[in-house]
Amino acid sequence: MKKGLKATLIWVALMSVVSVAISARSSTIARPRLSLDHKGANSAAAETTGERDQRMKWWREARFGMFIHWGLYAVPAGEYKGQRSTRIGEWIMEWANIPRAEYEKFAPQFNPVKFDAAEWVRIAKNAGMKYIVITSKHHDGFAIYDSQVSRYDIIDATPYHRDPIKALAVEAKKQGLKFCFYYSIVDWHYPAAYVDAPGKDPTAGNRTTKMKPGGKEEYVKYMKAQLRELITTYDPAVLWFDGEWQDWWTEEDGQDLYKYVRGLKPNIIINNRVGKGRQGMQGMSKTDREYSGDFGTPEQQIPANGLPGVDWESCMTMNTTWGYKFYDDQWKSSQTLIRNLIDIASKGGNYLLNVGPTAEGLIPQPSVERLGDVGRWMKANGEAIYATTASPFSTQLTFGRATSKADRVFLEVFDWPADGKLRVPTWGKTVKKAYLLSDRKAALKVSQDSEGVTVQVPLKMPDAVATVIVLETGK
Ligand code: FHN
Repeated sequence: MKKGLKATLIWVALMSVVSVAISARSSTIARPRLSLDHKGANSAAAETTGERDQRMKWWREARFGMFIHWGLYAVPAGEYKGQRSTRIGEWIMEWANIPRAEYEKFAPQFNPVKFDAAEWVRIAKNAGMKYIVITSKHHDGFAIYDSQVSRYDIIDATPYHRDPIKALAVEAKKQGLKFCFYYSIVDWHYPAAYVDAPGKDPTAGNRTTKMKPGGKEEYVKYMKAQLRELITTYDPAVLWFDGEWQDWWTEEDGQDLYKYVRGLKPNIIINNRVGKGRQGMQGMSKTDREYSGDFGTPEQQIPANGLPGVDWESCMTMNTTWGYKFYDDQWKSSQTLIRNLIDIASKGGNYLLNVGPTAEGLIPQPSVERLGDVGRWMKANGEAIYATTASPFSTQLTFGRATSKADRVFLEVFDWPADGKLRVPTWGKTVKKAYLLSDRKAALKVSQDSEGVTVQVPLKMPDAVATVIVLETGK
């Protein structure tokens, strides 16, 4: 190829990379730092059921994870110019109609000097959680990790100048928890994105955004560059996408992004919010066609019934917000959280329970206390949750829930029989032995007929939140 032409082509390629990088951050501090190529897409070959089961195994057995919504929104903590938000804290840029340039002023105020990665992971581990999903970038577009693609990140835009995500990933590995990322597809900070809604500043936050001509293509490159650095730098086990409800985002985009991410890390797990399959807060994927994503994502709700063969994970707040709001004290009780976990496991799902740390880097004390309570129950009863499958009973048990393993069923009793006789409907198996999980040596008297099983239990309920009885059936 003639020398002149080669030089020209290299020049053109370089200019297109620089132009993308600059345009991506024109609204804030501009400095080109990384090329936005997206090789590695579409290399995720078709997967056999066996390979999928292998990839999903740890996740299915884990059952319980910590969701962490942490970002600049923890600075206003729900209040803006003296007005307290009635919405979830991480949507303050939308609720208060805060223009991009104005919202950026929270960055110099974000300095989490009290952040302690070991403590955060210890709190999750002690609660019985097996994985952590943290917001690498939420709708406001701020990268809480060291991004080479954007300077709207914790290293360049805040006085903290350190990478808490690196510390958290290292600590999670050290303490044996899987480390995972949440990543928002909608980005209120991306220059090509704008809001076209009455009374809204075009650069403020909003449920729906539009893209300037050519903006979407550039944004997809920008996203892929961020996802590449997230995956290659921090090795996440799950990518938890969100914000996919934008009109400019399609299922085809989701399929492409799914393959791109699996191409970068073949055994990664990706939720169904990468594409357009999700049916609102109910969270399961529609069935009118094949939709991208490995698991359904009910939000703030628990499906009425189990969904055999479907992987799903219910995400939930401990109060009424994901991101920290200093005045939100509507905390769920520890009993509610423990029974939610049991209910979800009895229907074959995972529970992703959220904490919203402060801008200083502390997990709110009410969350820590409740996670401590959940942890105490899980220490005694985790066997009835981890690596179990859904209840074998065709109808909901009146006295509680059930989870199962190949050779036994765990009854999680919420309502204790006053007469000491727990009546369990038949489910086709013969009970060989029954005992309290907390007192395996003391066999409980069992009688069985075609109607079901009657287990003689102590008159006093050992654990008022939920007492687990094991019914051994043999394989
Ligand atoms: O808008 C987000 C919200 O801020 C939060 O991240 C939740 C968590 O699942 N998801 C979206 C609302 O569906």
